[in-house]
Amino acid sequence: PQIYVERTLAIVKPDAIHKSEEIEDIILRSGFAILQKRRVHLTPEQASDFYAEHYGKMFFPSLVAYMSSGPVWPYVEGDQAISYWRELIGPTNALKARQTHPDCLRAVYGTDDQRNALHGSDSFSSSEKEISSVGQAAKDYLAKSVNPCLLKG
Ligand code: DGI
Repeated sequence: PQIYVERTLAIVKPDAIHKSEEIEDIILRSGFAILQKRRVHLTPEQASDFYAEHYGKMFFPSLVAYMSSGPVWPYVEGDQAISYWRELIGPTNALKARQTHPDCLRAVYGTDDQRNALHGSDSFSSSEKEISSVGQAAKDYLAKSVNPCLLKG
Protein backbone atom coordinates (compact mmCIF):
# COMPACT_ATOMS: atom_id res chain seq x y z
CA PRO A 1 0.00 0.00 0.00
CA GLN A 2 1.09 3.57 -0.63
CA ILE A 3 2.17 5.60 2.38
CA TYR A 4 1.25 9.29 2.55
CA VAL A 5 3.51 10.96 5.07
CA GLU A 6 1.91 14.16 6.28
CA ARG A 7 2.51 16.72 8.98
CA THR A 8 -0.30 17.86 11.17
CA LEU A 9 -0.44 20.13 14.18
CA ALA A 10 -1.47 18.35 17.34
CA ILE A 11 -1.93 20.48 20.43
CA VAL A 12 -2.35 19.24 23.94
CA LYS A 13 -4.65 21.96 25.24
CA PRO A 14 -4.38 23.58 28.68
CA ASP A 15 -6.88 21.27 30.38
CA ALA A 16 -4.87 18.18 29.44
CA ILE A 17 -1.35 19.48 29.94
CA HIS A 18 -0.93 17.45 33.13
CA LYS A 19 -1.53 14.34 31.05
CA SER A 20 0.81 15.26 28.22
CA GLU A 21 3.36 12.50 28.90
CA GLU A 22 0.66 9.87 28.83
CA ILE A 23 -0.76 11.39 25.63
CA GLU A 24 2.68 11.46 24.00
CA ASP A 25 3.05 7.75 24.71
CA ILE A 26 -0.25 7.12 22.95
CA ILE A 27 0.84 9.30 20.00
CA LEU A 28 4.03 7.28 19.57
CA ARG A 29 2.39 3.90 20.13
CA SER A 30 -0.17 4.84 17.48
CA GLY A 31 2.60 5.07 14.90
CA PHE A 32 3.08 8.83 14.66
CA ALA A 33 6.41 10.59 14.92
CA ILE A 34 6.67 13.73 17.05
CA LEU A 35 8.71 16.20 15.04
CA GLN A 36 8.88 19.10 17.44
CA LYS A 37 7.66 19.79 20.90
CA ARG A 38 7.80 23.09 22.66
CA ARG A 39 5.87 24.39 25.56
CA VAL A 40 4.25 27.73 24.82
CA HIS A 41 1.75 30.01 26.45
CA LEU A 42 -0.29 31.59 23.64
CA THR A 43 -1.21 35.22 24.10
CA PRO A 44 -4.92 36.07 23.72
CA GLU A 45 -4.05 37.66 20.33
CA GLN A 46 -2.32 34.49 19.11
CA ALA A 47 -5.20 32.34 20.36
CA SER A 48 -7.69 34.65 18.55
CA ASP A 49 -5.71 34.32 15.31
CA PHE A 50 -5.53 30.57 15.71
CA TYR A 51 -9.33 30.30 16.01
CA ALA A 52 -10.14 33.23 13.68
CA GLU A 53 -12.75 31.12 11.86
CA HIS A 54 -14.89 31.22 15.02
CA TYR A 55 -14.68 35.00 15.47
CA GLY A 56 -18.10 36.43 16.31
CA LYS A 57 -19.50 33.21 17.78
CA MET A 58 -20.84 33.32 21.31
CA PHE A 59 -18.19 31.00 22.64
CA PHE A 60 -15.26 32.88 21.01
CA PRO A 61 -14.20 34.94 24.06
CA SER A 62 -14.18 31.94 26.39
CA LEU A 63 -12.41 29.80 23.77
CA VAL A 64 -9.66 32.43 23.49
CA ALA A 65 -9.34 32.73 27.27
CA TYR A 66 -9.08 28.96 27.60
CA MET A 67 -6.54 28.53 24.78
CA SER A 68 -4.34 31.31 26.09
CA SER A 69 -4.12 29.75 29.53
CA GLY A 70 -1.11 27.66 28.37
CA PRO A 71 -0.75 24.64 26.02
CA VAL A 72 2.10 22.43 24.82
CA TRP A 73 2.18 21.06 21.33
CA PRO A 74 3.95 18.46 19.32
CA TYR A 75 3.95 18.50 15.54
CA VAL A 76 2.97 15.05 14.50
CA GLU A 77 3.97 13.22 11.36
CA GLY A 78 2.92 9.91 9.95
CA ASP A 79 1.05 8.02 7.29
CA GLN A 80 -2.04 10.15 6.59
CA ALA A 81 -1.39 11.90 9.89
CA ILE A 82 -4.03 14.60 9.37
CA SER A 83 -7.02 12.30 9.12
CA TYR A 84 -5.70 9.58 11.42
CA TRP A 85 -4.93 12.06 14.21
CA ARG A 86 -8.41 13.57 13.86
CA GLU A 87 -9.83 10.06 14.09
CA LEU A 88 -7.79 9.30 17.19
CA ILE A 89 -8.87 12.48 19.01
CA GLY A 90 -12.53 12.07 18.01
CA PRO A 91 -15.48 14.47 17.86
CA THR A 92 -15.27 18.10 19.05
CA ASN A 93 -17.64 17.69 21.99
CA ALA A 94 -15.88 15.53 24.57
CA LEU A 95 -19.06 14.97 26.56
CA LYS A 96 -20.94 13.60 23.55
CA ALA A 97 -17.85 11.71 22.42
CA ARG A 98 -18.06 9.66 25.63
CA GLN A 99 -21.33 8.21 24.35
CA THR A 100 -20.42 7.70 20.72
CA HIS A 101 -16.62 7.22 20.68
CA PRO A 102 -15.65 6.21 24.23
CA ASP A 103 -12.08 5.25 23.26
CA CYS A 104 -11.16 8.47 21.49
CA LEU A 105 -8.72 10.79 23.25
CA ARG A 106 -11.19 13.63 23.69
CA ALA A 107 -13.61 11.26 25.42
CA VAL A 108 -10.84 10.13 27.76
CA TYR A 109 -9.07 13.44 28.45
CA GLY A 110 -11.64 16.15 27.63
CA THR A 111 -14.56 17.57 29.55
CA ASP A 112 -17.06 19.29 27.27
CA ASP A 113 -17.51 21.12 23.94
CA GLN A 114 -14.77 23.65 24.73
CA ARG A 115 -12.35 21.89 27.05
CA ASN A 116 -11.73 19.01 24.70
CA ALA A 117 -8.07 18.38 25.55
CA LEU A 118 -6.63 18.15 22.05
CA HIS A 119 -6.43 19.87 18.71
CA GLY A 120 -5.79 18.42 15.29
CA SER A 121 -5.62 20.28 11.98
CA ASP A 122 -8.60 19.44 9.79
CA SER A 123 -6.96 19.64 6.34
CA PHE A 124 -3.64 19.96 4.55
CA SER A 125 -4.05 23.72 4.10
CA SER A 126 -4.95 24.33 7.76
CA SER A 127 -2.07 22.12 8.92
CA GLU A 128 0.44 24.19 6.93
CA LYS A 129 -1.08 27.46 8.18
CA GLU A 130 -1.30 26.33 11.80
CA ILE A 131 2.20 24.88 11.93
CA SER A 132 3.65 28.14 10.72
CA SER A 133 1.53 30.39 12.97
CA VAL A 134 2.10 28.32 16.09
CA GLY A 135 5.78 27.96 15.14
CA GLN A 136 6.04 31.74 15.08
CA ALA A 137 4.26 31.96 18.44
CA ALA A 138 6.87 29.57 19.85
CA LYS A 139 9.72 31.67 18.54
CA ASP A 140 8.19 34.83 20.02
CA TYR A 141 7.66 33.06 23.33
CA LEU A 142 11.24 31.78 23.44
CA ALA A 143 12.60 35.21 22.57
CA LYS A 144 10.65 36.73 25.45
CA SER A 145 11.65 34.06 27.93
CA VAL A 146 15.41 34.36 27.41
CA ASN A 147 17.03 35.30 30.67
CA PRO A 148 18.20 38.94 30.26
CA CYS A 149 21.25 38.20 32.46
CA LEU A 150 22.48 35.78 29.80
CA LEU A 151 22.11 38.43 27.13
CA LYS A 152 24.26 40.83 29.14
CA GLY A 153 26.97 38.16 29.07
O1 DGI B 1 -11.80 21.04 14.77
P1 DGI B 1 -12.42 20.92 16.12
O2 DGI B 1 -11.53 21.40 17.23
O3 DGI B 1 -12.96 19.54 16.41
O4 DGI B 1 -13.71 21.82 16.12
P2 DGI B 1 -13.99 23.30 15.57
O5 DGI B 1 -12.95 23.73 14.60
O6 DGI B 1 -15.41 23.32 15.13
O7 DGI B 1 -13.90 24.22 16.87
C1 DGI B 1 -12.67 24.66 17.37
C2 DGI B 1 -12.73 24.66 18.88
O8 DGI B 1 -13.73 25.60 19.31
C3 DGI B 1 -13.15 23.33 19.50
O9 DGI B 1 -12.07 22.43 19.63
C4 DGI B 1 -13.72 23.77 20.81
C5 DGI B 1 -14.36 25.09 20.48
N1 DGI B 1 -15.80 24.94 20.21
C6 DGI B 1 -16.38 24.45 19.07
N2 DGI B 1 -17.71 24.46 19.18
C7 DGI B 1 -17.97 24.99 20.40
C8 DGI B 1 -16.76 25.28 21.05
N3 DGI B 1 -16.69 25.81 22.30
C9 DGI B 1 -17.85 26.06 22.93
N4 DGI B 1 -17.81 26.59 24.16
N5 DGI B 1 -19.07 25.82 22.36
C10 DGI B 1 -19.20 25.27 21.11
O10 DGI B 1 -20.30 25.05 20.60
